[in-house]
Amino acid sequence: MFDPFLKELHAGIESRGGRLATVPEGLEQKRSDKQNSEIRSWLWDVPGFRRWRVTRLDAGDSLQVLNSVAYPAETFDHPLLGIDLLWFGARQKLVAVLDFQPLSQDPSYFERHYSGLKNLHAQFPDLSGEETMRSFDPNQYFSPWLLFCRGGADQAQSSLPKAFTPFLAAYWQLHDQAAQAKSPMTSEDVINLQKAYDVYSAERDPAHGLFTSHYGKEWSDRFLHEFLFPASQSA
Ligand code: BLA
Repeated sequence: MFDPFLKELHAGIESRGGRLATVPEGLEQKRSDKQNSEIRSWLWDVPGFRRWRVTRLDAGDSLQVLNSVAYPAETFDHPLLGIDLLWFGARQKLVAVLDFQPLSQDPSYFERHYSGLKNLHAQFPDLSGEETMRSFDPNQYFSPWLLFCRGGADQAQSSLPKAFTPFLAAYWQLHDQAAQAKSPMTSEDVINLQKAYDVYSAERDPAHGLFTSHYGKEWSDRFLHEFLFPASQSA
């Protein structure tokens, strides 16, 4: 379902000089025979970024997932790229979340970094519903202009493909702009806020139960703390 997006994301990363890095052993790929599903992950070293991870889960008609987070280098205070796309084929249900995940909720931070996402939010009302968050706090590490949709085949097949390319383009543009300007946050602040994102996300991530049911508790705990949110390990 999301393979064209995965391809596009990886092509964009490669065109920016991204190189594959090593995923901790045993976490690169895992199959569940019981659930007939496979999860596969990639880690990228990308100039201007501290860490960029990508995960694809293929459980056929029951579930398809594309998930990715990009952590900018500590010299940049701009938002993380956050992508979480889920397609429950049997129920024809889409959960799509695309955001520039802010390190601060300060109006001046939004002023600096969100003109691109604001435009997309206005351009794709179909993906910009006022969905309620059940596990996350919308005022922590999410922006007011996130694209967040609980929808169906229409959104999955028409709106999302139209929005995905400009969404990535807007993020690269944001990154390029940030590279021209001096970051008002110190590197230490940026690192601490990115680490707090990991700790917070590891606590709230609604995917843990899903991973456990597919791949067992031991593997899922490792995947969560060593790959998805590595700074949550020391917490
Ligand atoms: C929701 N994300 C979910 C849900 C699942 C996942 C199972 C609940 C579905 C539902 O609400 O109906 C799945 N999350 C995953 C998977 C991974 C993961 C498979 O981390 C890892 C491979 N989630 C993110 C990122 C964002 C994000 C980067 O991982 C930001 C764009 C957002 N996911 C997000 C939000 C929800 C969600 C906002 C709704 C949660 C809520 O209601 O509070």
